[in-house]
Amino acid sequence: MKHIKLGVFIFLLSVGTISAQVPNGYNLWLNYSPQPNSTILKEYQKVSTSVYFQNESDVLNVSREELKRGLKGMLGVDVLFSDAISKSNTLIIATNNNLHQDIQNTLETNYKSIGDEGFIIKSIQFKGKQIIVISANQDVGILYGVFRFLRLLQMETDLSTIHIIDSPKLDLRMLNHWDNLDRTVERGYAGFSLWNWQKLPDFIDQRYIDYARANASIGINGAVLNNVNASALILTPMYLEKVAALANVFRPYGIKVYLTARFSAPIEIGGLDTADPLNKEVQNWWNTMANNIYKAIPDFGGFLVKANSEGQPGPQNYNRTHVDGANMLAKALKPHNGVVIWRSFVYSEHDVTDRAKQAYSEFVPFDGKFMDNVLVQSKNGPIDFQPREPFHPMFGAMPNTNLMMEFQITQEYLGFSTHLVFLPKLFEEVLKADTYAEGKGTTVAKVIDGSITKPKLTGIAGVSNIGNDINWTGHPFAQANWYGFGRLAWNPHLSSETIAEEWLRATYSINSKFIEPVKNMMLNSREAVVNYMNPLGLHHLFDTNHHYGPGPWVSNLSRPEWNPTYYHKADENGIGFNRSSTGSNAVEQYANEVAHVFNIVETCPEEYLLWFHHVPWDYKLKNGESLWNGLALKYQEGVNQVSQMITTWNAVKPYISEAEYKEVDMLLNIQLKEAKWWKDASLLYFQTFSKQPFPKDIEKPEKSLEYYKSLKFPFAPGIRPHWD
Ligand code: GCV
Repeated sequence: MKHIKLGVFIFLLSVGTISAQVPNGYNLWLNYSPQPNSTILKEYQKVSTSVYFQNESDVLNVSREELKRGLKGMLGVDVLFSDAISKSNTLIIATNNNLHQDIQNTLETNYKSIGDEGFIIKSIQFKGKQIIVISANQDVGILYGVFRFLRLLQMETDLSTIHIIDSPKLDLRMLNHWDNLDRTVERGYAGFSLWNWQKLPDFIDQRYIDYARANASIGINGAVLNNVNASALILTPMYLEKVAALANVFRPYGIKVYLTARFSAPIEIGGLDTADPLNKEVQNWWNTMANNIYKAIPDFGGFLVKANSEGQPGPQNYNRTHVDGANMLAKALKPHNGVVIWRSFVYSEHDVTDRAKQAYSEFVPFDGKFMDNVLVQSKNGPIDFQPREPFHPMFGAMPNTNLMMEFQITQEYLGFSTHLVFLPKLFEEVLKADTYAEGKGTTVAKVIDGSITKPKLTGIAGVSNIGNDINWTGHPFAQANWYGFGRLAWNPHLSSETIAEEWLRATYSINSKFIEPVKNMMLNSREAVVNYMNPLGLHHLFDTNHHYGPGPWVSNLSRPEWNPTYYHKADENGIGFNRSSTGSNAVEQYANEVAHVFNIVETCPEEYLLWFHHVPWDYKLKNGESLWNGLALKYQEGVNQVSQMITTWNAVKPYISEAEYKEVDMLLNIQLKEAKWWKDASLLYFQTFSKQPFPKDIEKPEKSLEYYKSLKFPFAPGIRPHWD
């Protein structure tokens, strides 16, 4: 504060009513904090002296309001809007058909290349002076352009020569809410569902609007409102009226609503005695359902379906296929331009080979058979959103299908909303993975953005981490995961480092003494959680049902593939799941180049070692340690990394408020406690097989294995509580 000039200081005071309050995180990355540098401030103020903002639709209205809010917050200016484009304008914001031909000529933009959602931001000479133009083909492009412009100010970008042409790389950029109608959220750790079904449609919570603003700011354009473990009731008239009310709120922000469709809905709410997709009555029922939905919500996005997965009904109940089921729904939605998103997350207790192989085995033979308004949505890895998984072999293996990505933003397997884990690092690792499907360089990002196979539709979904906690996501740093997902949905080729930097600047502080160490902390946080939970390719070692804490010993669940012992297969000889050609041969689902590397224990990257191989305890790792020692040291490394995060956070205390400091400090200390719990419980258990002492750098376990095994959490969040 002491270096700030007087004028700026007065400005800070004048706009300081928001920033003077205890920060509660509600504003997310849309804080629009005052610009403290007086030179930059003056520059920016000059640009916003006189603004022409085309203003004739709901989308443009909300964009204009956002611009006003942002400029007021950051620059302290009440924007002067002019009614027509004039010489005095310093900023012109309009779609191309509303721009004078001479401005269009000066922009020299190929509007075709930016599509419906893209935009241009360019500094040009107009009537003898330098001005900035934000333009697009459609109103929604203006919306995204305005949010980008505000981000440029948050990033302190030099605007004098600015020239940005950008458009999203994927068509569908969606949040999947696993929200139930009773407002519990499956795998939700940030309170209850945002959607207050009881008060809808008449009561519109300000949160719905702020949710839409936040999503629009990062380009998310679709929201599935309800859980994939669906209740058919959402499709009844009473609920559709409520859904329509939310759709009305989201529309100006470029967001479409989607619903999950329970496959057996024709029976449950339609009075039919079958849901067989080849039955005429069933087909008619879905056609009528689609017609009714579109009457209420003309821009309804479509259905997301979890079928024949974890007990959910589906076409296989009638000896039909995924294609039969998906195409039946797709036909019903087609006349309305709706889509069906059909999940590939399937596995069966009757398939004794290997759960990791099943989605591929069930879906890849159907490549090319789905209608063109069907997208098959596949999780990033072949098991289930683990701290680390190799990429799903379906990516690259279905070139004739609209294949979309599903990431999990909520931290079901990564410490709930207590652990600081920056997920864009995980997302980036998956997106950059080379499938070799069409030769070297066929990254997962290129598969899903359609740049290689040119599918009709492309998309990406993130399972939301949002609830009604005041800061939306529970952990303040979990906001960065929502933000980062959105940024990667817009452009899956972005780097996680860029995203971390953007988010920190917009959310906390623009001081590089704060940003640099905290950015590093974020970037290392994902590896830390892998180390203290599931190092060297271990996976699914979580305690039953709630997935809170370790349960590697669990072996008594009814379905074999629900037991952690199924995944680690520890015995006196070693540990790991043999998925090589001498085992389940899951490796063969990858392109040859990838399969070959994973298949051989010496070439398999060590981060996937125990995913693909059962390895003897005395196997020598690349660093010369035995597997047992190396595994133990990895667990310890994870714990040490969390201690380091605490040290980093303490060091940046001077740059943030006491409340901001304290909140994260408390959470990091819980994370440390839980990291130690993971290390101690896992190592004590695996030691019963390795029968070897801990290497000398391992901190002594705090409790006994029996103690860790005895822990029970019937009221852990994210599940409907019950006593076992
Ligand atoms: C919505 C995992 C989770 C379930 C989730 C399922 C899915 O199994 O534990 O809660 O169900 O994935 O993605 O359908």
